[in-house]
This record gives sequence, structure tokens and C-alpha cells, in this order.
Amino acid sequence: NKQHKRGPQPILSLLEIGGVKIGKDDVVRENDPTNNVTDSIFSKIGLQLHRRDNHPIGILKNAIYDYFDANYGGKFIKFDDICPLVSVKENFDDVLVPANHVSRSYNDTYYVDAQTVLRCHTSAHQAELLRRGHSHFLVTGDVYRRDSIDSTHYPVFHQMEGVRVFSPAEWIPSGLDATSYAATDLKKSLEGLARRLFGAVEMRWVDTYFPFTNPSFELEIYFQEKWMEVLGCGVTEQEILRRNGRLDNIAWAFGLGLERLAMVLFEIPDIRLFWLTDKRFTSQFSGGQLGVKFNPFSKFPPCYKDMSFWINDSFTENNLCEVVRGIAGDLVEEVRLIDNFNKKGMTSHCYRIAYRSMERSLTDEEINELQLNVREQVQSKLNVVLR
Ligand code: FA5
Ligand code: MG
Repeated sequence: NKQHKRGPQPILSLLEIGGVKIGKDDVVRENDPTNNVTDSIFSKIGLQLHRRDNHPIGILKNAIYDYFDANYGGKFIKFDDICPLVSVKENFDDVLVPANHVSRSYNDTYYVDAQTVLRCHTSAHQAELLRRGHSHFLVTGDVYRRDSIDSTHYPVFHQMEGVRVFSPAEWIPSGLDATSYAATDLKKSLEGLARRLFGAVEMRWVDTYFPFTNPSFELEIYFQEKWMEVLGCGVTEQEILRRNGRLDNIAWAFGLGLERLAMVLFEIPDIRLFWLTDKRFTSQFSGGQLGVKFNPFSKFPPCYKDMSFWINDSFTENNLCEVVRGIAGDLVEEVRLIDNFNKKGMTSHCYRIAYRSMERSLTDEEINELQLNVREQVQSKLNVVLR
């Protein structure tokens, strides 16, 4: 099957999403320092897995829609076709992300140019939808992040944002202060969602920080012998409501990681699987069927390659992961720092790269060639000194 080597989808050079035309040359510009979008990222824009009713991400989206429809009488308005190219203002400023916050860096976010990014979260649409007067809404979309490589991280994934705005008439009768009222309601509706999707799973709330909510929480689910973070949420910062014409209200907001939730729901062990067009994967799922458990194809062996080098001041793990992903694509399963030491003012890192295909056995020859390319490009692009 030829599709295996080339990646499943043809790469179009002109896309149209939510009425916006996107040309490849506008989004990927290798020699432009204000742009860090790669070919492999471009190839994912427009695939919109969340809009495919027989794909695990689409099945999950629809199940969450059903939960909100059933519990809120259809009040939540749904958006799932908003273009992922957004302004820096929408992605960061409008949700109060401070000017020096790491998430704004070229190391963490894909920039199309200095003012435009591939959204790194669906929160990028909160302000605009509040401004338009919506008080109950769900926004589902593909989001993009430079990130590490392992079974629960992928540079393109899907989120669903939920926002609910309350007026004073709703919380005053409760006798609670507005913030406690919203926080209680938020946790109750997300716990209800988790129970509806999963029945009995082990889960826990963890206090956290987001610039746009206070208090802020994350929900973790016990999965594959670890606690996995599946969503972030909290009570919307008053400043966001004030700026968008909702001064006297209180609101909650959440952002669900749809891949992570689908991994729990369907017992999908690796996040790369969502991108397979291999029938052995896609034929296992169909619309409305939430009880399906993924039946893995025979497990193919991983191959580990270690690589040690002296880093420089500009070295980052995300840059390393981008180089490895650019060469090995979805054949790389994990990139992990296994040793780290200093000597005479220099720092050495040793990374272990796990190669494994989701669909077939890899040959030694093939892996050696990948690793050779990785070593060359790590040296030339990241300016590190191999040991
Ligand atoms: C956010 O993105 C916030 N915008 C969520 C939010 C919305 C908080 C509204 C408060 C109010 P975070 O960066 O934690 O938060 O990402 C949310 C979820 O996306 C995570 O819990 C996780 O499930 C998922 N996620 C994050 N990074 C990745 C990744 N690289 N691959 C797959 N899923 C990811
Ligand atoms: Mg988080």
C-alpha cells in the first residue's frame, strides 16, 4: 500500500476554511524569520477531523453536543468551522495573556507572520463571540502547538471551548457569591459530562493557573498507568467580560482536549492513530457508537536510537522535536531526554528517540537512514555539537 510512505492525505496548496482562503505560500515561508510553519503542519490544516461523523474525534464532538443539548435545552450555540488562522490579538491579548508569557514565543506557537498565528487554543474565539452577544456557546476546532513528542502530545490537535454567561438573577437567589456559584456550576457540568462519557473512571481536579480564568482548574483522568490532563477551565476573568460588554455578569469557560478524551473513551493508546486513513483504524468507528473499544493491529516493535550533543544557549526541546518530526513524520513515537550534565561550562544532553510505525514493521535500513538524517539536521539546523 503506497499510502503508507507518503502520508495519507494529498497536500493541497489552496484551502478554504470557514470562508477564508488559505494559500500554501502565505502560510509556509521557510526563509521568513517571522514564519515558522512547516510543510507537515500545513498538510494538516483543513482536515477538520472534528467534522467527520465517523471519526473518533467527530463522534466525541457529537456526544458532547448531545450532553449539552440534553442538559441545557439546546441553549448552547455551536461553532465548528472557524478558520484556525487568527491574529495575535485574538489568540493572546483578548484573553489577557501577558506580553512576556512563554506561550507567545516562536518556540511554542506557529506564527504565519508577526501578527498572525495558527490558534494555539479555541479560547482565541471567546472575546469575539461574547462581543456578538452569545451567552452559551461551544467552539470546536483544530489547534496548533510546537510541543514535545510522546503518546499524548501532537502538534495539531482538537479542542472544544465552552462558555456560559450568567446574569445576576441566576446566582443571587443561590446565596453564594458569584464566583463560587460559577465555579460550582462549572465543575458540576464537567463532572456530569465525564460521567456520561466514561461512566466510572478515576479522575481528580487540580488547581492551576490560566491568564483568562480565576480560579482555574484542570481535570485529570487515570489512563495507561498515569494521570493525564484532559481539560482546563475556570471562572472567566471579569476584565474579559467587561471589555466585551458583559460588565454585570459572571461566566465560566472550559477547553477540552478532544484527542485525550477520545483516547480514554475508545482506549486509543497513541495520539498519532487519529491521523491514520488505514481502514484497519477507520473501519472500527462509526457515528453515534460510544461503546467501541479500539482493537490494536498487531503491535509492531519500537526501535530506540540515542543521540548525545553539547547544546548552545538557543537549544530547545521543541526545536529538536520539530526537526525529528520533519524527517520521521509519524514514525517517531517519542523523544525523551535521558541524560543531562554540565562540564567546563558546557551542557550535554542525551535524547532517546523511539521509532515505531502504527501500521507496519520498519526495517533496520529505514530507521538507520532516518537517524542519520536526524543527526545531520540536528547539527546543521540547531547548531549543536554531536558527541
Ligand atoms: C488551554 O488551552 C486553555 N485555553 C483551556 C481553557 C479554556 C482554560 C477556557 C480555561 C478556560 P491547555 O494548554 O491546558 O489549556 O490545553 C487544554 C487541553 O488541551 C489539555 O488539557 C490537553 O487535554 C490538550 N492538549 C494540550 N496540548 C496538547 C497536545 N500537544 N496534544 C494533544 N492535546 C493537547
Ligand atoms: Mg494544561
